[in-house]
Amino acid sequence: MNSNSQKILHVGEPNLPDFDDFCDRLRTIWIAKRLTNDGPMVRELETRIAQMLDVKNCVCVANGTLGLEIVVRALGLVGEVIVPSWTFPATAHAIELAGLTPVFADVKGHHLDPESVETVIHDKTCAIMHVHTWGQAGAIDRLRELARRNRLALICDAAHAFLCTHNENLIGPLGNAEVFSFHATKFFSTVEGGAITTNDDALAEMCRMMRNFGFAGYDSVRCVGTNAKMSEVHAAFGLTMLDCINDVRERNFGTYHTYLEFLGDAMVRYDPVEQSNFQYVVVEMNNRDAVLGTLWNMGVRARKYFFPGVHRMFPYSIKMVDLPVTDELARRTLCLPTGQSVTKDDVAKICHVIKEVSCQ
Ligand code: T4K
Repeated sequence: MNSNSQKILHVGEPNLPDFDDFCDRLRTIWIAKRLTNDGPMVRELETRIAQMLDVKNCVCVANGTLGLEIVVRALGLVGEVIVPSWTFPATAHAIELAGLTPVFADVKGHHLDPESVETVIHDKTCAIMHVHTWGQAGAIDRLRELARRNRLALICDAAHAFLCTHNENLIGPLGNAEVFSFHATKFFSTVEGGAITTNDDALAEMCRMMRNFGFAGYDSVRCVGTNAKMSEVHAAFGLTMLDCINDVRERNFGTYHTYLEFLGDAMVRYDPVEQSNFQYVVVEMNNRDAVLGTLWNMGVRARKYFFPGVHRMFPYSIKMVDLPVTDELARRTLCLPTGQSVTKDDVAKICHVIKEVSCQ
């Protein structure tokens, strides 16, 4: 990693499946000439995911953001949705795009704090949108209870949480719906894509219609829908990824443990009782910006996810909200590279630099 032959390391470098296996599936698509619109590859992917996550319904979509927006619309929600600011802007944008108002609550650790949520519940509140940040479900049990008690919908942004568990069960049926992102930068990818999972059959049916212009069949439109369909090519990529997903997880697990050996307490730890995909290696440190600058100079594209917090981004920053824990996380948090091209040597060099800069 010197300046002459610099190896660039990314937080979001895609995990890739076997190329020949992918081409075999592409050939099948080519011969069948079925390219999109609820084709056999999408259906196979949905069936496999539903079985893996032990959830009744899986509806694949074009990306996670559209998945969130569709769920908000399909639930028929009106009013305000409580959401963390410590997330990717897509979480709040999906609410805004569906014509509702995101209301930010603070976090505890890296997840929605139920006590902060309670302070912003009032008569216009219709839902809580929780984020399983870094693949961890946080205080989801208390949020479920809070939602039940206040008759609110609970939607889970599970963009990071594919094949992660909560109470040793795979995340998928925790809220009214869970929405996964299968973007190229995620642990499991369909290049662009996502999925809505739910045990609510009626909700799944509505989401299915909404991803396809509201069609209930030829010539029959039952609701206002959009185009959020996953193509057969994307599903083929996903099916091929599923075949090697355990190898990707093992690799991530190894990388996470190498980082842990060097960085210990600075890291956000995965609960050893729960299963994780270990896609995100997250550290908190006071001199984050100095470390970031040094890492970028050596080709390590560490990222300040989710700086500066969505409440400080347009258009949400117009309303001043006080989220001290989120602000502190935004000042201290850094995501480090993981994935197939990050070697033990790379991790050692990255950690050496972090320690060196931290001591200055
Ligand atoms: N909710 C949450 C909590 C999320 O984190 C996200 C997305 C969503 C919802 C929305 O889901 P989708 O609608 O995307 O399905 C990246 C991803 O684009 C985004 O999907 C992800 N979260 C977020 C955490 O990270 P950017 O804007 O930082 O991506 P970008 O283009 O800077 O890529 C990250 C790094 O990965 C770069 O350093 C280069 C590398 N990379 C990226 C791509 C796309 C590659 O090496 N190859 C590639 O093909 O948001």
